[in-house]
Amino acid sequence: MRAAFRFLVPLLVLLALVAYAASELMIRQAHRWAERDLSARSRLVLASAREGLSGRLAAGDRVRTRQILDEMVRDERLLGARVCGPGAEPPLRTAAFPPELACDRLPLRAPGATHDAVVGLPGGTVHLSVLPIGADDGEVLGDLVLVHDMSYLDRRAAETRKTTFVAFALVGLLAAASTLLASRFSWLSWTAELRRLLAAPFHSLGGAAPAASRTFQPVLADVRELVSRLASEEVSGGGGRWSAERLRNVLRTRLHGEGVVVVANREPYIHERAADGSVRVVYPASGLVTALEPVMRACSGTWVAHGSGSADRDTVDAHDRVRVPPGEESYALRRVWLSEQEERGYYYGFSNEGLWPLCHVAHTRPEFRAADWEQYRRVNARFAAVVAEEAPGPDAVILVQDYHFALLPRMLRQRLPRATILAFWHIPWPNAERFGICPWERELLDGLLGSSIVGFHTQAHCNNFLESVDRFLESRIDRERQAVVMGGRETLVRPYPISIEWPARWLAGLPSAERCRADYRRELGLPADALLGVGVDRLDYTKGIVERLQAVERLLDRFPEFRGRFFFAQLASPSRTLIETYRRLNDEVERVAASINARFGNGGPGPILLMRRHHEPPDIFRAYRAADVCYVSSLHDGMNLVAKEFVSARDDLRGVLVLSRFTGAARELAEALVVNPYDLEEASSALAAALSMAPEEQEQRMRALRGMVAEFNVYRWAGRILLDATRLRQRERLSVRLSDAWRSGEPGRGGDSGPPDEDVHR
Ligand code: ADQ
Repeated sequence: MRAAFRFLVPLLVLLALVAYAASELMIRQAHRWAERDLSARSRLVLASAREGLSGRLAAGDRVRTRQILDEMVRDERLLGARVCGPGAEPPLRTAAFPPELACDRLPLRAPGATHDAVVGLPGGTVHLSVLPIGADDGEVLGDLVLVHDMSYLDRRAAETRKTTFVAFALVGLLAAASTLLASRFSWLSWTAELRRLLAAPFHSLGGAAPAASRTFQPVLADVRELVSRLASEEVSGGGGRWSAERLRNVLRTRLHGEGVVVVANREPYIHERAADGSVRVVYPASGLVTALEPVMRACSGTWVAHGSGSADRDTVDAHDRVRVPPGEESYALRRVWLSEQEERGYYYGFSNEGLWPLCHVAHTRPEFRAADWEQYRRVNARFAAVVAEEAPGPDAVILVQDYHFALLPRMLRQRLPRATILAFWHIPWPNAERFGICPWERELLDGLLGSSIVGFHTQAHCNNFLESVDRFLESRIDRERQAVVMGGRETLVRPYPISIEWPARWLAGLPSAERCRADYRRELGLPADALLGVGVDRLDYTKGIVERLQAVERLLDRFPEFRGRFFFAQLASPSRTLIETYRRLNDEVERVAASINARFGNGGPGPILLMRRHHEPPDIFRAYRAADVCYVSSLHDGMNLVAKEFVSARDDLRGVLVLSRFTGAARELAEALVVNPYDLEEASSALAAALSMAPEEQEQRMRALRGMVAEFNVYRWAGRILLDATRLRQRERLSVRLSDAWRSGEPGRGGDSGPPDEDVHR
């Protein structure tokens, strides 16, 4: 409507201008005609009266001359007549002759010539004709001046203007009304067609989609994509924030209650035998477990993992299964036993000395050994057999986790052609050039492409993966859909930034943040008003622990006011200790911490509190709640869940997160102080800023961070993957139906003739 008005206003202005120009043209033309007409009339009047007039003038008969003039002006248009010249002295004139037109004020002219003019007088416009009166012998006796009234022309001009404007106004109104009606009508028909077309994705499963008009074809794909993206966020069972309940609803309504199978190297619960012979349950220090475990509790199903605990074998049933979590059993843990040789080759060797450094830009050289590769393949195959056993049916949904199982999707596809296989890569994917360092690059890519969807934390990792596929495999890459088509099968490549459960269950039993703050300082032997920083990691070179400690040292160097007041608690869980690089890192962290403590200890324990052991989650959450600042300094990290855990622990809205920009988390947590961990000046400045930040600013930042993590929690992560998977399944099933119909010669059943898109058929 507004657009219609935007069009109408200039149209009306244009019409008014045209009306004005047209009326002026008409008036001018009417004037010209009238002048010509009056000049001719004047000559006619003189011609008919010349004889009498010249005779009387020559005879000096003023009375008769005046009578002739009075007779002339009986014509209604002739306003007056007068004679000027030597024969009529003093001048003769009729009664109504305008006194302004005295003989001596007449326009100049050549003697004996006629002259016409239009003159404006106070009583109105008049037409003036000055005509010489000649005697029979050719002598000029004087001039006859005839004045015609032209005011009727002014009246006519006003009428012409009025009529033209009214006519154009009517035309304008008519045009406006028909434009509005036409735009209204086309709007209604556009929206009707758009509605019809938008409905297509939902009922097109049952029949052919309606044909889109040419006008709509370019936008339709965009609109459909938007609608389906929104639809993917909205699931039956409720919108709003994602929760365990909402995720369960997705499974119930979209996957018809089918449990999922998760395959990961690490198990969520490890049974360890203590020195006194008792068995205790350990929660591993693993981002993957932190994220996936709440999802499994919501979804149920089976988690297949390496049984690595010393009491694991003693706690499983005859099928190597145990129900977990202990005390609130909701899903099955299926353990796979690995020989020492397998573990060394597959886990320590190929996965953690090869792929881990290959995928992280942390300046550790990847080691690739053929013997490790052999074990990697072997263990992947062993897991494939176990997963196939655990799959609830041929259409199972299987979530393959991480770089330990790059070959598994293809192996599973061979065993379960109809399964929905979702591979998630928890660490970065390097660029193609770097990836090419791996001698088995083709096998790894091909293995992953057995999946229905391959997921990464960020779009950049997806792009790197597609670039690697492009470089090393014969395949077609559909950039628009972000999919790889190989051997007639399609794999979607999508970013799914992982997260944590919200609210964190570990908060439930903890005291208030204030209490944690006081208790924690007391337990560490620190003054009650000490400033405390915290770092929580597996002891891994990608986490930048050495750089973190050096940033603390730089802080104390540059800002002496923090000496003796600021302490940094580093909770570090020993990790992959069989690998030489990790052992060296352990030594280096110890050495750097000792050197800083020696410099700034002042005879006391020093500012670095290095706690190198495995911590139970409630302990870690207490540290988060007690800290003034949490510093995550990874040199490269797929996501980093410590940053998100810290945010989730701070329901008091206090504490500052200093976060490496080389983490996936930095893309989401913009209100953290984001730093380059290699730049010790920048990092130490950020630590100083964090320790001096006003409580109001802390609150503002923390509120925004908490909103972000709460909204983008791990249930949303899992929900989005599963919803994408269900849509893919629907598409595949439809594709199979159409394919069957086409092969059995019933093209009409599936819509158009011709085979369905083979690419999506699995
Ligand atoms: P990780 O490298 O394991 O994960 P991260 O995401 O930081 O890293 O998670 C670490 C987890 O271990 C956290 O839940 C933390 O609480 C816990 N943890 C750390 N130190 C501990 C300690 N001393 N004792 C006990 N627990 C400890 C990989 C990728 C990450 C990605 C995750 C999830 O490297 O980039 O975020 O997977 O995809």
